[in-house]
Amino acid sequence: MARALGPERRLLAVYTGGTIGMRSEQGVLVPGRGLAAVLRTLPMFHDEEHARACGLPEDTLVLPPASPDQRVIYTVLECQPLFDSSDMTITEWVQIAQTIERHYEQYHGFVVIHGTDTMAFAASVLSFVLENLQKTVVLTGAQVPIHALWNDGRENLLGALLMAGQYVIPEVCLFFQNQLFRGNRVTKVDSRRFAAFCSPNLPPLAVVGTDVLINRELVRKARGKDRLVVHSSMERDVGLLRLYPGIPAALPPMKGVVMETFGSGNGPTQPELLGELQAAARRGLIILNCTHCLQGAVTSDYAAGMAMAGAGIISGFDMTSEAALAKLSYVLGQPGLSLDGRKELLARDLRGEMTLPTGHERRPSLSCSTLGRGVAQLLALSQEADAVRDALLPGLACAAAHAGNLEALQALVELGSDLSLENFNGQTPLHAAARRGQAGAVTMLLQRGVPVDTRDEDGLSPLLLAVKGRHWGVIGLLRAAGACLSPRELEDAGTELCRLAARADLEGLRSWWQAGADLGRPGYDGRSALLVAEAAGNLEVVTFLQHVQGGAPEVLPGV
Ligand code: ASN
Repeated sequence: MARALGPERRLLAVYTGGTIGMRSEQGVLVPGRGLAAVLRTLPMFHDEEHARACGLPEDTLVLPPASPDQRVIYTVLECQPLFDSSDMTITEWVQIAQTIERHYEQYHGFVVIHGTDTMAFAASVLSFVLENLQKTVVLTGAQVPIHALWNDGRENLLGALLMAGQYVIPEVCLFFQNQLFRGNRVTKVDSRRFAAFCSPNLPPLAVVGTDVLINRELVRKARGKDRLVVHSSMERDVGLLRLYPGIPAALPPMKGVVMETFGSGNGPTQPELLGELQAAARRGLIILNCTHCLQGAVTSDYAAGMAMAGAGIISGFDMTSEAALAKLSYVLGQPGLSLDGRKELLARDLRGEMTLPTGHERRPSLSCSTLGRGVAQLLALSQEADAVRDALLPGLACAAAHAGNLEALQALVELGSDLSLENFNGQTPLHAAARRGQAGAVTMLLQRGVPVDTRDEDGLSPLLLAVKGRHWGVIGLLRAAGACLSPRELEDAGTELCRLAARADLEGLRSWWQAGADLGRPGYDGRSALLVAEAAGNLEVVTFLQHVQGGAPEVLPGV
């Protein structure tokens, strides 16, 4: 966390709706357009003289100077349509994340103006969807519209703009009533009072009074220079079930459920219910245990709580239900993970959403493979020795990618590994995965935005390694991500193609063709693969080469 420097801090304020901009129509509040126009008329939100002097466009406002040498300039992006947040879903929240991603380089920070009813869900979802945040994202809204004389909107919005403009807090936060909270720790507790939110199990990240008090040790640190990753593949088939005395033994047919249990994670020990829970867990339903108490955590103090754990339910410790639902949706939406891998991820603190009990702060157990255990042990050993850890991470990441071990790769990411770093011979995890044809690992790495065309010490790209290994699926993935064989890699391709043609190695030829190579390239003696195949009488190869040289499509049908 740092005080932001520089004479100009540019923010994007995404206005999604909510009471803050609402108008009364036939006696009820409905979302109102034109928030920027309202703000333009309020001197606390806009310094017209300065804006004119700078030639700012219509949708861009500038705050009066909060400090003599810095201005916060913000552009209001009004969504279409605007929502009462009761109507918002994961779809809209992923769209907000994508908007942030699109404008990520242009702005120093982001404010999301949102209705309060589902703001805690929104903040939780955004915290999981946006990975590797290096910039501040602050959600805010109001209990009373901003144009009403007595309202909380002005103070909240101004506070959110100042926090996002003046500080670098690389998290999704929520600002309300002079407090900046971690977004995935809040819950709405009052529908009328201005103090609508509380963060029951984590103190605020900052409190605004005469001074701005920042709780520095709580603010999460940005991880290296990793690129922002937006996880849009959130699972929608998740739900929330609140236990009540006498609940029948039936569970909703979903992929994941957050169960709000009694007290410190307890539930009825009635055999039918426990049996149903066990059967559901065996079917692959993931259940996350959160207490329905406002404060406190799921513990193993009671037999009634242990029965829940015994039935295969995962402890959500002190997570809010909002955060638990978002986390479940995120974890279930991650492609290619095993059930154990998902459970591992759920048990880990991923975005500061839960406090693990002391002694439980764990490196991942990764117990499912020898490599996984090795990763966990080495990382635990080197916890105090950052230099050792940094030296080990690229090699471990390559080993995990080579083995197609997505859980280990995910664990390395959570532990701060940059998956685009090279190992001792210049190979990246993408090289390792491509070489072994690990399509799952390649997909994951590409989704994380690793560069696709890096060359190792010998000048080889992941694409060439996949060609040599004849991994058509991986070749397709790499090509779709923009990979190309370099002129250097193609230099000796002609001779290699002739060799393959002489041996009637159709699979090898197809690999080169799928990677975009021109199969008509001559070999060292000037002959093409087609001539070699004809001379050798390899008819199948001749037919194939004649077909593809008639105009080589990018993707081979059926591959
Ligand atoms: N119903 C409103 C909303 O969530 C409540 C508010 O913003 N205070 O959009």
